Amino acid sequence: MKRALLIVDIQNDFCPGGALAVPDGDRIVPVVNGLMELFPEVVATKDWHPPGHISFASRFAKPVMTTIDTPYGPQMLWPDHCIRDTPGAEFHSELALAAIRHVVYKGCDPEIDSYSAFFDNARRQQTDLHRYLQETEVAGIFLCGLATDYCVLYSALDALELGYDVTVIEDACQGVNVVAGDSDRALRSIVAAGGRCVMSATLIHQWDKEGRL
Ligand code: VGL
Ligand code: ZN
Repeated sequence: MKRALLIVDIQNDFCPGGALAVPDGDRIVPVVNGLMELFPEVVATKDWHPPGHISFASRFAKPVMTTIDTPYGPQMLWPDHCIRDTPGAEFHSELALAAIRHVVYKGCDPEIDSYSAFFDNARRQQTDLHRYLQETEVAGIFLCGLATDYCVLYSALDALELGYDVTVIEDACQGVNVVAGDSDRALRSIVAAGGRCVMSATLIHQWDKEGRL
Protein backbone atom coordinates (compact mmCIF):
# COMPACT_ATOMS: atom_id res chain seq x y z
CA MET A 1 0.00 0.00 0.00
CA LYS A 2 1.44 3.36 -1.04
CA ARG A 3 1.44 5.88 1.79
CA ALA A 4 1.44 9.66 1.89
CA LEU A 5 2.35 12.14 4.58
CA LEU A 6 -0.38 14.80 4.79
CA ILE A 7 0.95 17.97 6.41
CA VAL A 8 -1.96 20.09 7.62
CA ASP A 9 -1.76 23.90 7.82
CA ILE A 10 1.76 24.46 9.19
CA GLN A 11 1.39 28.17 8.46
CA ASN A 12 2.69 31.25 10.24
CA ASP A 13 -0.71 32.29 11.58
CA PHE A 14 -1.07 28.98 13.44
CA CYS A 15 2.38 29.29 15.01
CA PRO A 16 3.47 31.44 17.99
CA GLY A 17 3.32 35.10 16.95
CA GLY A 18 0.58 34.38 14.40
CA ALA A 19 -3.03 35.54 14.37
CA LEU A 20 -4.47 32.19 15.52
CA ALA A 21 -1.46 30.74 17.26
CA VAL A 22 -1.71 27.15 18.40
CA PRO A 23 0.16 26.94 21.72
CA ASP A 24 3.61 25.50 20.88
CA GLY A 25 2.49 25.07 17.27
CA ASP A 26 6.05 25.39 15.96
CA ARG A 27 7.27 22.54 18.19
CA ILE A 28 6.18 20.06 15.54
CA VAL A 29 8.15 21.56 12.63
CA PRO A 30 11.40 19.60 13.19
CA VAL A 31 9.38 16.45 13.91
CA VAL A 32 7.51 16.81 10.61
CA ASN A 33 10.74 17.60 8.71
CA GLY A 34 12.23 14.38 10.06
CA LEU A 35 9.30 12.34 8.80
CA MET A 36 9.23 13.54 5.20
CA GLU A 37 11.97 11.23 3.89
CA LEU A 38 10.02 8.21 5.12
CA PHE A 39 7.24 8.78 2.59
CA PRO A 40 7.24 8.43 -1.20
CA GLU A 41 4.51 11.09 -1.35
CA VAL A 42 4.22 14.28 0.70
CA VAL A 43 1.21 16.61 0.40
CA ALA A 44 0.62 19.80 2.39
CA THR A 45 -2.50 21.88 2.94
CA LYS A 46 -2.91 25.61 3.34
CA ASP A 47 -5.81 27.35 5.03
CA TRP A 48 -6.38 30.06 2.41
CA HIS A 49 -9.12 32.55 3.23
CA PRO A 50 -10.28 35.64 1.36
CA PRO A 51 -10.53 38.87 3.40
CA GLY A 52 -13.90 39.04 5.22
CA HIS A 53 -14.20 35.24 5.42
CA ILE A 54 -17.27 33.80 7.18
CA SER A 55 -15.05 32.35 9.94
CA PHE A 56 -13.71 35.78 10.92
CA ALA A 57 -15.23 37.31 14.07
CA SER A 58 -14.34 40.78 12.72
CA ARG A 59 -16.91 40.37 9.93
CA PHE A 60 -19.73 40.17 12.49
CA ALA A 61 -18.17 42.36 15.19
CA LYS A 62 -18.47 39.40 17.55
CA PRO A 63 -15.95 38.05 20.06
CA VAL A 64 -13.55 35.38 18.85
CA MET A 65 -14.22 31.76 19.81
CA THR A 66 -17.96 32.25 19.92
CA THR A 67 -20.23 30.63 17.34
CA ILE A 68 -22.76 31.87 14.80
CA ASP A 69 -25.42 29.94 12.92
CA THR A 70 -24.88 29.53 9.19
CA PRO A 71 -26.86 27.64 6.51
CA TYR A 72 -24.41 24.76 7.08
CA GLY A 73 -24.65 24.75 10.87
CA PRO A 74 -22.74 26.43 13.70
CA GLN A 75 -19.53 28.23 12.77
CA MET A 76 -16.83 29.03 15.30
CA LEU A 77 -15.52 32.56 14.89
CA TRP A 78 -11.77 33.09 14.76
CA PRO A 79 -9.42 36.04 14.54
CA ASP A 80 -8.66 36.99 10.91
CA HIS A 81 -6.10 34.38 9.87
CA CYS A 82 -4.44 32.81 6.85
CA ILE A 83 -5.61 35.49 4.45
CA ARG A 84 -4.51 34.34 1.00
CA ASP A 85 -1.25 35.78 -0.30
CA THR A 86 -0.26 37.30 3.06
CA PRO A 87 2.76 36.34 5.24
CA GLY A 88 0.42 34.75 7.82
CA ALA A 89 -0.72 32.23 5.22
CA GLU A 90 2.82 31.18 4.26
CA PHE A 91 4.29 27.92 5.49
CA HIS A 92 6.43 28.17 8.63
CA SER A 93 9.86 29.28 7.43
CA GLU A 94 11.61 26.18 8.80
CA LEU A 95 9.29 23.67 7.15
CA ALA A 96 11.28 21.67 4.58
CA LEU A 97 9.41 22.65 1.45
CA ALA A 98 11.49 20.76 -1.10
CA ALA A 99 9.86 17.43 -0.28
CA ILE A 100 6.30 18.71 -0.71
CA ARG A 101 4.94 17.47 -4.04
CA HIS A 102 1.47 18.98 -3.95
CA VAL A 103 -0.27 21.81 -2.05
CA VAL A 104 -4.00 21.77 -1.34
CA TYR A 105 -5.79 25.08 -0.70
CA LYS A 106 -8.91 25.08 1.48
CA GLY A 107 -11.31 27.61 2.98
CA CYS A 108 -11.17 29.68 -0.22
CA ASP A 109 -14.94 30.24 -0.44
CA PRO A 110 -15.87 33.46 1.41
CA GLU A 111 -19.18 31.95 2.62
CA ILE A 112 -18.13 28.44 3.71
CA ASP A 113 -15.36 27.37 6.09
CA SER A 114 -13.34 24.21 5.52
CA TYR A 115 -11.62 22.37 8.32
CA SER A 116 -11.17 19.23 6.27
CA ALA A 117 -8.56 18.97 3.54
CA PHE A 118 -11.15 17.07 1.46
CA PHE A 119 -14.56 18.76 1.77
CA ASP A 120 -15.84 22.14 2.95
CA ASN A 121 -17.91 22.25 6.14
CA ALA A 122 -21.13 22.36 4.09
CA ARG A 123 -19.87 19.30 2.15
CA ARG A 124 -20.71 21.15 -1.03
CA GLN A 125 -17.31 21.45 -2.65
CA GLN A 126 -14.33 19.16 -2.76
CA THR A 127 -10.67 20.13 -2.93
CA ASP A 128 -8.40 18.35 -5.42
CA LEU A 129 -6.88 16.19 -2.65
CA HIS A 130 -8.91 13.01 -3.21
CA ARG A 131 -8.30 13.13 -6.97
CA TYR A 132 -4.58 13.75 -6.45
CA LEU A 133 -4.25 10.81 -4.06
CA GLN A 134 -6.13 8.56 -6.45
CA GLU A 135 -3.90 9.63 -9.35
CA THR A 136 -0.78 8.95 -7.32
CA GLU A 137 -2.27 5.64 -6.09
CA VAL A 138 -2.03 6.53 -2.41
CA ALA A 139 -4.20 4.38 -0.13
CA GLY A 140 -2.68 5.16 3.28
CA ILE A 141 -2.62 8.63 4.78
CA PHE A 142 -0.41 9.69 7.70
CA LEU A 143 -1.51 13.01 9.17
CA CYS A 144 0.47 15.64 11.01
CA GLY A 145 0.19 19.40 11.53
CA LEU A 146 -2.17 22.00 12.98
CA ALA A 147 -4.55 21.87 14.57
CA THR A 148 -5.24 18.42 16.05
CA ASP A 149 -8.76 19.35 17.15
CA TYR A 150 -9.84 21.08 13.91
CA CYS A 151 -8.21 20.52 10.57
CA VAL A 152 -6.35 17.33 11.47
CA LEU A 153 -9.49 15.86 13.06
CA TYR A 154 -11.87 16.64 10.19
CA SER A 155 -9.35 15.66 7.52
CA ALA A 156 -8.82 12.31 9.24
CA LEU A 157 -12.56 11.62 9.57
CA ASP A 158 -13.19 12.46 5.90
CA ALA A 159 -10.24 10.33 4.82
CA LEU A 160 -11.71 7.38 6.73
CA GLU A 161 -15.09 7.98 5.12
CA LEU A 162 -13.44 8.01 1.69
CA GLY A 163 -11.93 4.61 2.45
CA TYR A 164 -8.30 5.49 3.17
CA ASP A 165 -6.20 3.75 5.77
CA VAL A 166 -5.62 6.59 8.27
CA THR A 167 -2.91 7.14 10.86
CA VAL A 168 -2.35 10.27 12.93
CA ILE A 169 1.21 10.93 14.07
CA GLU A 170 0.43 12.08 17.57
CA ASP A 171 3.57 14.01 18.45
CA ALA A 172 3.65 15.66 14.99
CA CYS A 173 0.32 17.41 15.64
CA GLN A 174 -0.61 20.18 18.03
CA GLY A 175 -4.08 21.36 19.08
CA VAL A 176 -5.84 24.66 19.79
CA ASN A 177 -7.75 23.28 22.81
CA VAL A 178 -10.41 26.01 22.92
CA VAL A 179 -11.87 23.66 25.53
CA ALA A 180 -9.26 21.78 27.59
CA GLY A 181 -8.93 18.19 26.37
CA ASP A 182 -10.15 18.85 22.80
CA SER A 183 -6.98 17.38 21.25
CA ASP A 184 -7.24 14.15 23.26
CA ARG A 185 -10.91 13.85 22.38
CA ALA A 186 -10.05 14.43 18.70
CA LEU A 187 -7.52 11.58 18.71
CA ARG A 188 -10.01 9.31 20.45
CA SER A 189 -12.74 10.05 17.91
CA ILE A 190 -10.34 9.33 15.03
CA VAL A 191 -9.56 5.95 16.61
CA ALA A 192 -13.28 5.31 17.23
CA ALA A 193 -13.91 5.96 13.52
CA GLY A 194 -11.32 3.36 12.49
CA GLY A 195 -8.07 5.35 12.41
CA ARG A 196 -4.78 4.71 14.16
CA CYS A 197 -2.47 6.87 16.32
CA VAL A 198 1.30 6.40 16.39
CA MET A 199 4.32 8.27 17.70
CA SER A 200 6.92 9.53 15.21
CA ALA A 201 9.66 7.45 16.84
CA THR A 202 7.70 4.29 16.07
CA LEU A 203 7.55 5.19 12.38
CA ILE A 204 11.25 6.05 12.26
CA HIS A 205 12.12 2.74 13.93
CA GLN A 206 9.93 0.86 11.46
CA TRP A 207 11.56 2.72 8.57
CA ASP A 208 15.05 1.78 9.80
CA LYS A 209 14.05 -1.85 9.45
CA GLU A 210 11.96 -1.75 6.28
CA GLY A 211 12.95 1.26 4.18
CA ARG A 212 10.33 3.66 2.91
CA LEU A 213 6.94 3.16 4.49
C1 VGL B 1 -7.96 25.77 11.53
C2 VGL B 1 -9.32 27.07 12.82
C3 VGL B 1 -9.63 27.86 11.73
C4 VGL B 1 -7.02 24.63 11.44
C5 VGL B 1 -8.26 26.55 10.43
O1 VGL B 1 -6.16 24.60 10.52
O2 VGL B 1 -7.09 23.72 12.30
N1 VGL B 1 -8.51 26.04 12.71
N2 VGL B 1 -9.09 27.59 10.54
ZN1 ZN C 1 -9.27 28.96 8.90
